[in-house]
Amino acid sequence: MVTTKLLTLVMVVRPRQILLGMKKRGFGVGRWNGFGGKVQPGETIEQGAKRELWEESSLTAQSLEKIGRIKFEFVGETEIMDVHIFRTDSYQGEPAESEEMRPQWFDMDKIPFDTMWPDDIIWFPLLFQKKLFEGYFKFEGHTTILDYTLQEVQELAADQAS
Ligand code: 6U4
Repeated sequence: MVTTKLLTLVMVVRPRQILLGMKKRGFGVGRWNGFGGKVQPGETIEQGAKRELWEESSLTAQSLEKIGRIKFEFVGETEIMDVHIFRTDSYQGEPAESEEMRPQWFDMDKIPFDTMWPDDIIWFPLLFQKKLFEGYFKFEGHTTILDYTLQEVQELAADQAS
């Protein structure tokens, strides 16, 4: 049976720079990525995103803009990762290292795509152009994309698991 796991991913931006964290453990270890994780029972997706941002980077965000949603399938696994992606440029605090992430600002033209999930280089242009998007990526292992779809959309569905 195929099950779906709800996850969040928050991209923190400031003029010409983006904040990424080096994942120190768990899924995606050794890669730079946005901040996020599993949505917990009883919280909305946006609440989960803010909580993970705080836990992993020490930043608080008043508001997050919903910018994308990507589903990831890994060949041989029955769980689909349903990742809800947010962007914010209004946050409080200074990024600080946590047990899970080591944050660092990167210039927009020096994003370390070689040390990131391979799908990122495909959808980051939409993030930078402030386009809304929906996608699906089928992975073999954690480095090979077998198939994908990615489209710009006019709006994203409301905060729900469907
Ligand atoms: P814990 O709670 O520590 O067991 P962990 O296994 O470390 O969780 P978690 O919760 O940090 O995983 O969630 C994985 C994070 O990686 C989420 O923010 C979603 C993100 N992610 C997963 N696949 C991705 C992909 N292909 N591209 C990408 N981000 C991805 O950019």
